[in-house]
Amino acid sequence: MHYLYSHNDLDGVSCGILARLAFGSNVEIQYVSIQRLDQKIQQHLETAKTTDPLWVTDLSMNSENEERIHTFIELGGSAQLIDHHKTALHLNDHSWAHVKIAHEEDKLASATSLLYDFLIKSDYLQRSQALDEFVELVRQWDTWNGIATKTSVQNG
Ligand SMILES: [Mn+2]
Repeated sequence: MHYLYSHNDLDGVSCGILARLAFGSNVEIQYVSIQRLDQKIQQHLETAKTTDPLWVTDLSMNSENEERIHTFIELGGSAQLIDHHKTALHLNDHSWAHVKIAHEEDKLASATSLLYDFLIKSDYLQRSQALDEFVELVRQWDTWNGIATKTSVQNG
């Protein structure tokens, strides 16, 4: 079983929709606020099985949970964090983190657009025109129409 913890806003919920399409009933999804995430991840990792991949989208995490994920992976588990917030960029030091503020061509990224690309590249999901459009609309909403301003990067 895959476990996904995602932000409880439109961008985060859309990550859940993509995960549901990719993994079907083989994923448990929880939408959480920024304030609750660290507690949720900690609780999850206390009892997590290494055969159950962990996904975190549209949210960052504290250093204790970075450490816990590190240990989980050392024990044979797998984890993937996908985020687009500037405040999470330092997590790119880890092989399990994929944090990107923008796609190419000055196009700001959302967690949904990053996850979409990631799932397609990993052969978990097939690209379709309907999904292209859905993901692009979420990206525009979450990044204030993709206009690169300081505010949109911080709030997205
Ligand atoms: Mn977002």
